[in-house]
Amino acid sequence: MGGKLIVFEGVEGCGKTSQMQLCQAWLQSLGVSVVLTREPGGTELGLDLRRLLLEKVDHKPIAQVTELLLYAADRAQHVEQELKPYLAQGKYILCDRYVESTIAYQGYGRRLNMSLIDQLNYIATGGLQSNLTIWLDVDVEVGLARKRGTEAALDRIEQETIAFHQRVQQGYADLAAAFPERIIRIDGSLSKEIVHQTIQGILRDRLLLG
Ligand code: Z5A
Repeated sequence: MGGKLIVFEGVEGCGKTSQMQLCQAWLQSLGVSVVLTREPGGTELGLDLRRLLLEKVDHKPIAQVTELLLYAADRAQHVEQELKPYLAQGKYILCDRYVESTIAYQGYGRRLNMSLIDQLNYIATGGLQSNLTIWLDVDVEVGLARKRGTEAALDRIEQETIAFHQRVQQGYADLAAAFPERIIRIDGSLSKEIVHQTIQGILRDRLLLG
């Protein structure tokens, strides 16, 4: 069986982590070899970049283009060190965020130049696309409220305005409309169990799993 890259996307608190864990357990029960990873921070170098990018308080401002380049650097390392080798080994990779996050956050959220973002995404990935991207669609306010229920301090991006997060959400909606075969919207406001069952159905249909 060939490897597959399955990406989970969405606004803060949409339930990616919860669903990736449920999916991992389900795939393993089918005998599928599965690994979990994330961006930023899927490699040792990436962990350092993640700290720089998301540190919670008293962090010196990061210029928007610098932020974009740091996400691209994290991704380039992740693709070379983790994603390509795992795919070559035939593993199913469940990845928390990938190129769509840069389009949604830096493109729609920060309003950086989209063709520059596309070029950087291409340089960082060498054109490696997900086999499937699951977009967990929840209202921005619902996602942020979930996060506020779990953490004392919000990180740099969580502290952005609601308008910023709404633009990010619009980015995901536009991506799902533009690439309906690869990017699948799921209603992330439903219970964890229902969302998980929906994802199971999609993976069965699209990736021909048992
Ligand atoms: N970023 C970027 O700007 N550009 C890029 O290119 C990339 C990233 C790659 C990484 O954060 C940050 O980097 C992110 C975008 C930016 N912005 N921020 N901040 P992250 O992905 O590591 O963290 P996050 O986006 O904030 O997600 P998270 O904390 O990992 O949350 P989640 O995984 O989506 O949700 P969760 O942990 O599964 O659930 C959150 C809470 O909700 C928890 O209490 C759950 O029990 C609860 N939950 C989950 N599902 C449900 C349902 N269905 N019902 C009710 N409650 C639920």
